[in-house]
Amino acid sequence: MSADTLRHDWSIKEALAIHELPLMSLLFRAQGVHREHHTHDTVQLATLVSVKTGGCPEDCSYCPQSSKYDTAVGAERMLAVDEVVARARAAKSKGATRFCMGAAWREVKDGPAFDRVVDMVREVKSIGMEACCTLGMLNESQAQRLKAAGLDMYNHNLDTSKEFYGSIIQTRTYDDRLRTLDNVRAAGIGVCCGGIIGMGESVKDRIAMLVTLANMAQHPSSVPINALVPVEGTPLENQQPVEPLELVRMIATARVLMPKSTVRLSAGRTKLSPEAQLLCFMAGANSIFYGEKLLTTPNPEADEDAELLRKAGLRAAGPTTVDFSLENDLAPTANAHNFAHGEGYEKSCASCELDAE
Ligand code: SAM
Ligand code: DTB
Ligand code: SF4
Repeated sequence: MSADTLRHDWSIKEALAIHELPLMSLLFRAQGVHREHHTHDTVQLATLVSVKTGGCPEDCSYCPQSSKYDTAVGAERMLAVDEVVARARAAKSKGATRFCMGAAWREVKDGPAFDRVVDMVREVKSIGMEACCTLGMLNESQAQRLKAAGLDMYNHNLDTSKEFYGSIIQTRTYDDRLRTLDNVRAAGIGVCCGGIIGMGESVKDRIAMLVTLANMAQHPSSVPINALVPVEGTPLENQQPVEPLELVRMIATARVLMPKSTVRLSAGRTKLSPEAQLLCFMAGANSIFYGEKLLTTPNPEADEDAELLRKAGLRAAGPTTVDFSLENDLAPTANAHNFAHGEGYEKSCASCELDAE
């Protein structure tokens, strides 16, 4: 299947039938699609940082950063550009290739705070990382400014189906979300768009969200699949955790519907066993958030993830990866080079050029 034969006409019924396949058949199908379109043994490592935490006026029922709920997360000052760049450098040295900056904003407002984010993007690009932002709603000219600063991707999730959306968020509409995605795409920035499972939605809602994404004129470049992290003080605090195999099915269905997209196993990994995470990779997930914190909630430690990937024979994607299979004190760049080509390969190469000075 080539890029122009990707399908954009999935019906709910068809997608549901894939989701409901016997598990082994679903995994087999998803793994087949995965191997046709991706390197089968690499996982993208993306590190998140919250550049502006808390105090958000939106009422997203899952979110600890909403000012409408009494959670442990309060409004904090915005980080300085230097602090963010230091975090990006640290992430890069641990093997992350993408750096994603989040702000607890309903929407971007032109002014000094947005100017600062634009500077952050420029600086993160200058150290050779992919830059991603998630800042809420965005108009066309703001998207163009971010693109001019070098932004690669913008994360803006649909979160769930159009039908269920109103039970989770009242302060903005599904169409508001879709409009921002249009502005992002029109500016030439990659779209990162997915959702959350475990909020009380039906399987049909999950599938409807995937079908909305898969029937877009262009599939999102990245599709994050989050399992709800229930946070005390939010309306969803008592939600039962999702069954790991439900997450596996959701990921496999996303993989089959959007063969070329990067599917990210996102929030909720601290509650998953290593084996459940490996099944998610088997189902076609090829990206994770990497680093001990998501925006405000915990994520597995980087060392733990390195160990998980090592045991599974998975490699970190991209030219700046560290070699998880070597316990040594080489500089990460040298490790990356070894990792890609094997020890003893000393020449420079196109894919490692960035770091093999
Ligand atoms: N304010 C911006 C927005 O809403 O687009 C950016 C940040 S927001 C925290 C990014 C995404 O994180 C949300 O769309 C949601 O999918 C995810 N998220 C937030 N809280 C979560 C939670 N408790 N569990 C799982 N995912 C969550
Ligand atoms: C996404 O889909 N998941 C990330 C990222 N995009 C920005 C955020 C997860 C947040 C989980 C709750 C928290 O840490 O506050
Ligand atoms: Fe605000 Fe984003 Fe949290 Fe919604 S998900 S409350 S918009 S930070």
